[in-house]
Amino acid sequence: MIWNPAKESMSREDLRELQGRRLHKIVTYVYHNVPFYRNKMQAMDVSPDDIRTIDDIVKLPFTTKQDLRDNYPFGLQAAPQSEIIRIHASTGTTGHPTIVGYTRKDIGVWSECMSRCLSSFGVRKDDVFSVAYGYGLFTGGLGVHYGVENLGAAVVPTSTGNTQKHVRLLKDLGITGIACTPSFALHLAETMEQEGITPDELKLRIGAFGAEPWTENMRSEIESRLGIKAYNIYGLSEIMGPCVSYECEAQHGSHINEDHFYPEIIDPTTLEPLGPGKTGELVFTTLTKEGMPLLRYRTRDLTSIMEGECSCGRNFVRMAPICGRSDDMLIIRGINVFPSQVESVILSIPECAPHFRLIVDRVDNLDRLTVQVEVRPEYFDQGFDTLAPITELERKVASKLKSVLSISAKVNVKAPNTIERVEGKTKFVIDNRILK
Ligand code: DLL
Repeated sequence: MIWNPAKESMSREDLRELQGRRLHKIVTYVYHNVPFYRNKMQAMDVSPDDIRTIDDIVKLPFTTKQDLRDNYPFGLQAAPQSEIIRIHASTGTTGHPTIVGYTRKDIGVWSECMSRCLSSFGVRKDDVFSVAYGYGLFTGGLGVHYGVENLGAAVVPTSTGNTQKHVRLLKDLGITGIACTPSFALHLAETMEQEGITPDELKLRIGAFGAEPWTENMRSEIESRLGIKAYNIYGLSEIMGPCVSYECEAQHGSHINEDHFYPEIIDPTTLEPLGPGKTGELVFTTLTKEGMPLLRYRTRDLTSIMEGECSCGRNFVRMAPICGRSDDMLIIRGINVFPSQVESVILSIPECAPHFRLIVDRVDNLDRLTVQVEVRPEYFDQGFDTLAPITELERKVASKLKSVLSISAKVNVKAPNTIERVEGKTKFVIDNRILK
């Protein structure tokens, strides 16, 4: 069902007109409230009056994750602190996380856009819906939660962890819908099989999966093992959280909530716009956000925009599945991890040499991160060739990594000169996960 036909099915012409008006308004708003944007626009000799139609967007500056970092924590916030009612955070490349503040209106827009996604997946008021994304600073848990409540279905805030308890809740509460990462869905299926529970004993029929890349093969496996229909949901904290785009029953690309988030595809090297069907970096401008509006935010996600009619009746353009990143970010158990964060932890520990390697595996459908790091020769010579100090150092590195990355990593401390050096740049990451 289309949640908001007046918007989701509005004509392309009316939509472009609405986008143009909203763009002018948001540019005027940030120009007067965010010195970062005013300075950038003045340097480019662009004023809000130069932005009249949506096509004028190319005159505006880009925003990067580095800009958010440089303006940590609240430098890009446009609304006064008294108007902010929620703050989320996402992983930064090193050191600082990215902070995103939302006004009451922003939370309303988020819930509306989330309800559009859920309604598109077939969620109705009489559904019982489990939210198995993490609750907390991550936008997955609370973002989907508010959308389910706004739609009027019953939300079960299961959050992450304790898979066996989750399986029991699925059965006992007659849960009909679930939102989680696609890899967790497979892990859930495995746990069900181990517990001897078959899909026909459950009422589960809909899954809303995202926060990490997944494939058509994973979709068919999840659908057959859980006995459900599996839909893609995409989003990112800087722009809002889950709800930026969503699949419909046609499952041919994800419709972008274009009345709120304007998409562009650019060549990540030349920054030139690319036309429909061309793969490049996805860029978003928030058209209505009050807390932290962003102009032309470079997501680093690689995809293409699909134009043309969709059989579902929505007129919002669709984006193809994310096929990669234009930076080195990894997504491990749904959490964004940058090798540079690991590096900063390692450099902060005197016993560790700056030679390390990240190894990512998928075991029982759950991601596992191993960090190998060399001990410095001077410490090694002082008795690091015995087990106790190594175990102690591994514990120390693991605990620091956990506090910085928000996920657990297995740490292997190695003797000096044992991690392979590669000519020029060290190969930091070995990703053994095969997304079939
Ligand atoms: O992952 C928001 C979210 C939560 C989306 C729950 C969907 C469901 P961040 O932690 O800021 O926000 O991470 C955003 O995750 O730039 C993509 O690289 C990746 N990502 C999110 N959804 C998908 C998806 C949330 N459906 C980053 N497919 C994004 C592929 C995804 N990658």
